[in-house]
Amino acid sequence: MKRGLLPLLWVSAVVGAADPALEHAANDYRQHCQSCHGANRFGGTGPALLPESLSRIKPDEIRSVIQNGRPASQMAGFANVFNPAQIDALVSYLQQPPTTAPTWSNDEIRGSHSMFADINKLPNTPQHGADPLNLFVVVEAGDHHINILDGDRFEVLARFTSHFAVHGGPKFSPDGRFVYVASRDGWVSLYDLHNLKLIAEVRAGLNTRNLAVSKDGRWVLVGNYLPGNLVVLDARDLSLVKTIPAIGQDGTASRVSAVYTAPPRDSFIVALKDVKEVWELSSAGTPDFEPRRIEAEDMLDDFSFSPDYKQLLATSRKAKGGQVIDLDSGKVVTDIPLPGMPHLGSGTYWKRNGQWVFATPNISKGLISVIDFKTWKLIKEIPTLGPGFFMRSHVNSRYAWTDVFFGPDNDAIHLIDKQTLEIARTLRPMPGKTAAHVEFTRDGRHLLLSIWATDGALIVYDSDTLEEIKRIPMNKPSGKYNVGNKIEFVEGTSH
Ligand code: DHE
Repeated sequence: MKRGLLPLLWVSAVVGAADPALEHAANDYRQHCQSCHGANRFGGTGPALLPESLSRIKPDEIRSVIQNGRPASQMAGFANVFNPAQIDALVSYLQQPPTTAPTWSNDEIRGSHSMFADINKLPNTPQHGADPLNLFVVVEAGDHHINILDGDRFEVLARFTSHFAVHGGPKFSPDGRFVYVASRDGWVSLYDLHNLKLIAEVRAGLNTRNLAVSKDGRWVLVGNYLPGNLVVLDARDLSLVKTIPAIGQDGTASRVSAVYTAPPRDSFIVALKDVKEVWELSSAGTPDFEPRRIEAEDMLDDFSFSPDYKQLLATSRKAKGGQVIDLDSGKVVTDIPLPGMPHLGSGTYWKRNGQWVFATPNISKGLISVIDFKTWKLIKEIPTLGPGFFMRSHVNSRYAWTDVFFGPDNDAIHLIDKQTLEIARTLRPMPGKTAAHVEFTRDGRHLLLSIWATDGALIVYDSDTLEEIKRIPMNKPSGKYNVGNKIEFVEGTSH
């Protein structure tokens, strides 16, 4: 195996470990932190504290958590234990890779596996009065909880603790009974929506990107940054089936950017972050999960599909920001102009003048890119009040809703008219607080929007009149996912 990115980082860490301040910090860590965060910083009752786990948190925030603790968690403040210099040294220490390169073996995966209930002994019909296909799974990121919400009455039916930092869309079994949730720390949870019960958990990796469920609902595929691999789990109980190292054809070790299921192809599609390859793994029949390798022209960060799943649209750092790959021929079709590194799986598509268009906000530029799925030409760039993360719609909605996640106007939500491609309305549901991520009810008559703040809320709107129907207080609600929309892979939502 060629030396990949992680071993390189590790070599630099070993050099850094000679620094006396870092050595003191390592002692402080052993004495005060490791009982919760693990001897090797892989996590325990507290989250993992590896550079990969902390990369999204600013040093000042890490400093503040060490000093003051984290509300609504077991993390106490250490201002009375460490002086400011010790805290600074700890912050630097936590951002260094550990002296021994982190590994997570098949035995460790198996050792982390827990079963909480036997699905064969539970009723296989919904044990609540709500429509099982109009439930929402709502991630409450502020205090690491998941809510199960009745999408007709807009009431929370159940609420349970998640692992640290759930990220990406939970995925469902084809009948909508089970939901699979992945956290950035590598934990995968299996929850029964008929019985409102946690069934099983396993730690599939140390730092996970996302997961996908096969078309037939038999397999869960987890894509990891750390270690760079794919993990196949049995969807019935999350037991380990196989791990597949993400190694390119030339032997280069890679991280996994994202995994998705492509139902019409009965396969999983995987993008690799450090080698120019896309993999297709068949899930039909009795799969061997051997990848079919497709050469890309660049490393891919994330991707989305055309409505027929024949092509994938990927964000790449080169070219014009995006690349289209035909999955049958395995050839790059064209580059597409996506200038601002979109969070691509969060774009959406709809029909305009009889043609499919794809639209996505851009993380680093305040504009929506609208692209024709047939010609791959840019139809329009719609300027917005700032860069955004998510865009959502529904076949029964006139509008595509998109957020302004970054900048002074992060409390604004634009409603784009899907035919004129103009901003039809701009709402400010809770002035001064970030408004983001929308998901429609199954019939598209209502939608749920997050106020992404500690004292935030889930706001329910009538999607036609735009009247506010209900406001449910929540702590940083992030993504929300409607069971029916997801299992039917409908237009307008993420897949
Ligand atoms: Fe996400 C989905 C990648 C930062 C919230 N994000 C995804 C997916 C990928 C991805 C590949 C699709 C997974 C899926 O649904 O199966 N996200 C990335 C990044 O590369 C990026 C830019 C940097 C990173 O550190 O990972 C990133 N994402 C964020 C955030 O900062 C957000 C806003 C807060 C958070 O929770 O980390 C965020 N990402 C989300 C959400 C989804 C998501 C809520 C699911 C959207 C959906 O509707 O399906």
